[in-house]
Amino acid sequence: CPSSPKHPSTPSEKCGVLNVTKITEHGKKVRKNWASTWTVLQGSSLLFAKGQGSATSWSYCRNGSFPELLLSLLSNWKRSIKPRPAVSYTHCRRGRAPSFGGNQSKPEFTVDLRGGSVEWASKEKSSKKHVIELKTRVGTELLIQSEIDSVINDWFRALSETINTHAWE
Ligand code: I3S
Repeated sequence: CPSSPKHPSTPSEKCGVLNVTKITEHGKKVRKNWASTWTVLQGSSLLFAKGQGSATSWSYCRNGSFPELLLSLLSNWKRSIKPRPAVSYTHCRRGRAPSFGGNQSKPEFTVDLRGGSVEWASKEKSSKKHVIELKTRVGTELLIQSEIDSVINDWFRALSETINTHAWE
């Protein structure tokens, strides 16, 4: 993962492309709008990339292998989650992954994980498989999904650990 612009020497703990939608904002239900989203876990914050501009072209840079990249693209396409312009995998491999900040790619929104909770979403929340339900202290609820088991399991672990680590802050 790229470094944080605020703390250039501190690499992000985790980053990648996930399918994300808000379902509740400040306690109020909002309409789902699934989008393939560049997601970065940094300290106790979870950052989501803006879906436009140069950040977009980085959306398919991922930590996984090339077959995983193709699988992700294909499954998103099949599910009508609008694919965004992809850059070549080799480009991503050179380590020029996006960082939030500057005019390159600002996070669209940020979630404070402190005091939040994470669980696997029930069938009532989504018909998709591998869906994480993330609730924040301020009443925002997000669904986070990946078609790839290992990817979503790693995120579940990382988010749970982060929430537990920062539980008393
Ligand atoms: O929980 P819902 O409302 O059944 O979620 C689905 C809808 O948001 C749907 O959009 P429209 O209501 O605009 O047709 C989405 O396309 C679906 O992806 C949502 O369901 P899933 O189960 O995929 O989260």
